[in-house]
Amino acid sequence: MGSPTLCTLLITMILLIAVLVPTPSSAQLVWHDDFEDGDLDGWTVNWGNFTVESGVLKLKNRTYQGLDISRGEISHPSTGVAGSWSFEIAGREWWVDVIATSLDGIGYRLIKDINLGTMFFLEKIIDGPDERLDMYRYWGNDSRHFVNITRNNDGRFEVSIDGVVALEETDDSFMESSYFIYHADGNDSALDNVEVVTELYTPVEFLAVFTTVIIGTVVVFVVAGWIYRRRIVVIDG
Ligand SMILES: [Ca+2]
Repeated sequence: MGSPTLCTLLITMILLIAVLVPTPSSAQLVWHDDFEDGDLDGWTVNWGNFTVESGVLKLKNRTYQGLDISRGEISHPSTGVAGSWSFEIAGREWWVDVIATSLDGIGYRLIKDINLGTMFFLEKIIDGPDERLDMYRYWGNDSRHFVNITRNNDGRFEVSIDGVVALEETDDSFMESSYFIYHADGNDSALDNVEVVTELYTPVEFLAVFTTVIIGTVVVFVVAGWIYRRRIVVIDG
């Protein structure tokens, strides 16, 4: 085999690899808060009393005639709809609206409920009865959890609780977001290390990838055709 043909084959292989290997989508930090600065900058208390203690967002305890009536809700602007939402959370019961189009929580909600044992629910909050997308029974005793939620461009959710994939569902009803809302219930409620990352193809990036694939494919066919013709010439010669 002559060296020009070898060169052509190598170029073809490199082009094929370039075409076949998917271009990674871009990950971008939308916002995060580890509360180590000791303040609630960026957050809006919807109701209740929140404070930052030792680098952790906490719900202020309230009791009435010996009963724990600690409740509160706090929100942060949040625009991501595909990517990941992670946070550490503690408390008897809570919900977090990770994608909310309004302060009423219209969007997607992760709920911890202890009415019938400890359950986690992924729900779609709409103007009407809420729609349960998936549920998970938690058998452990910890009241503190590490939550990681991912959602892809098609709306596929994957919710990990303490590293275990607990809830999965696909829903693309909401593809825009304005808020992240934390609703706390109970005197041990706390939130820390909130991080929201978007990971998706923007239209421009998608167009660039699409164009690269098309050009790559055309080049491969042209090169393959050239090799084929050259072989015929060699055989004929
Ligand atoms: Ca912290």
